[in-house]
Amino acid sequence: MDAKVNPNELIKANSNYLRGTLRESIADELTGALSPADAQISKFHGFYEQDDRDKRQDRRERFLEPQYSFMLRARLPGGVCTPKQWLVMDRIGRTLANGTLRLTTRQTFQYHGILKRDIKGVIQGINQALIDSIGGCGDVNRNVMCNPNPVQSDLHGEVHGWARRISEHLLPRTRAYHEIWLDGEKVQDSEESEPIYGETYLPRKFKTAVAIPPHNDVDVYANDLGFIAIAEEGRLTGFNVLAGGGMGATHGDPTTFPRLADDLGFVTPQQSLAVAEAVVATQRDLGERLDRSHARLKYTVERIGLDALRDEVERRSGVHFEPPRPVRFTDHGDRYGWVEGTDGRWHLTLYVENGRVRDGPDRALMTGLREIAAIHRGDYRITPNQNLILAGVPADQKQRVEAIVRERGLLAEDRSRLRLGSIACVALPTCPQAMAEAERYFPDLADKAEALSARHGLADLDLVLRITGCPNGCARPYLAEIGLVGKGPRRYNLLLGGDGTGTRLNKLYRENLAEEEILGTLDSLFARFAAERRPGERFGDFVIRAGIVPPVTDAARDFHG
Ligand code: SRM
Ligand code: SF4
Repeated sequence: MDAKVNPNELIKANSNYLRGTLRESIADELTGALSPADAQISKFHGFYEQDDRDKRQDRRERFLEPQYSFMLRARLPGGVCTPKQWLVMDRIGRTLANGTLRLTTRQTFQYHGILKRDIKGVIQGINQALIDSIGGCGDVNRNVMCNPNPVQSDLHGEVHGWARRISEHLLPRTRAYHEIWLDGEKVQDSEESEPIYGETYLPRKFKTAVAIPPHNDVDVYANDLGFIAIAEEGRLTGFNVLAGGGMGATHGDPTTFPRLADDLGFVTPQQSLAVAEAVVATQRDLGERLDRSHARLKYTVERIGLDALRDEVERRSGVHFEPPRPVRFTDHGDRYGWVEGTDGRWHLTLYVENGRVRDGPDRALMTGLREIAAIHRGDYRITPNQNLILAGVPADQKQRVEAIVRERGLLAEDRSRLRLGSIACVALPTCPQAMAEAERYFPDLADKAEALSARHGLADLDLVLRITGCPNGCARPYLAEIGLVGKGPRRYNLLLGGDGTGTRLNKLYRENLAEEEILGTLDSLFARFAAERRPGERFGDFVIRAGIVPPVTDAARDFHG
């Protein structure tokens, strides 16, 4: 192997197809942690080593090792699971994790607070429900997102089928997961290979999403690889394929930036797997392997150019792209409440604040969802905005489901549109990268922002507000009308100018603001918006028209200001 590669490359290469010494690390009772190399390899199996950051200082002072535990992320293409699976996920969350389930911005479940000795039990438990965590994290294709689109039931079914196929097609082939966690048979060395990934897998994580216009809930332009479903008379005819999107950036480093994916062209559904594989293989071979902060596909596209990427993908897949079909997105948020699908079944979208499923003082969310799972005959769909759809409720069951959600306080009716359009990443205390709070701070911030908007007569303001604890962008803040990105303890950068559909990046407006400064700035911006806005104009469009921020036209050049 080339000596000029990142140490992570050597860990992957020496891992014997992702086995490492995970077995030994897990069995080591002297520490709650894994060996440093296994802590990298574990990500490919879907779990991360973390420690409780609230307790770091105290434990350091008492000469104790950090309070280690693990976060595990399931693979759940398109966020769809059955009530039976929900019940299993719920039970494991209550018994082997921190008592909650976390619905993520990529439509899956995360557990936090799993102890080392329980990891195997968790993986075996979810496996009984036919759920795995392969590639939940790591330098491979991650959970494939798919618009949950409850209304066009048939089209959703068809497109979701392709999302599942793409996910299966891009799975690593190593048997390490089955061998270590599910006590599968040991594979002879000579029998193993990774036809798509090779033994060093990808240079970096890789993300794929499938959107069904007019809704862009999945934020398809934020993905390494995107598929936009093109339908005629309700039937899928193909996909516009996109490549090179991503959110992550580093404060103060203009060589890193969020980027919207570009159009490669149109393909038929049958061609989509070959094209997905060719994009992955191109990134495998041409992606940066020394500097991980420039190793995502978006930087490969910047370096080699979109035309070269398209040529390479056509050559490898044997598929010739047709010109992309026209598409129009109208939103990237969720639509709450009941809707009837084309098949006569009903779908209810519930608001789950920050995706955290737990029982609170006024809403018994976890209990209510468990009660529903016991009777529900449709499925559950996790949305890319961390919410939940009870999908496919037969008409004769609607009243019963409604009674439970009312009794448990789960309807979104009493929430402001500002709150319903917002998302926050996990951040503290589990995320090692967090520079500021997000999930724990959001409810308080939302209360204050709601009060401000009401003061300016904007109580029903339809707004996309997203907050993250650092610039990695896990809640896709760079696509929000108002983005808050953690800069340091209780300090955030304020970005403005997303378009409410996830097709425009926002722009840095003010740096390193404390809460009073954030609220003061929003106060004057809301005042101007209330006075000057045009009929139907969105806040994100207004700030650009009014010259408050210029539009970002070229992420690489414009983003950092
Ligand atoms: Fe993320 C790393 C949480 C979606 C960009 N993300 C992390 C880690 C694992 C922190 C770490 O490196 O150890 C966070 C774990 C926190 C915790 O305690 O749970 C974390 N990311 C999340 C989740 C749970 C946020 C949420 O509130 O829902 C989301 C899980 C998604 C999933 O189910 O797979 C999550 N992360 C995203 C997204 C949004 C998306 O994919 O649509 C992004 C931006 C899109 C992108 O990837 O460009 C995102 N996460 C990152 C990055 C920056 C990557 C980059 O290219 O720079 C990191 C850091 C890294 O990879 O080094 C990161
Ligand atoms: Fe952690 Fe940063 Fe992602 Fe938030 S955006 S979960 S703080 S890595």
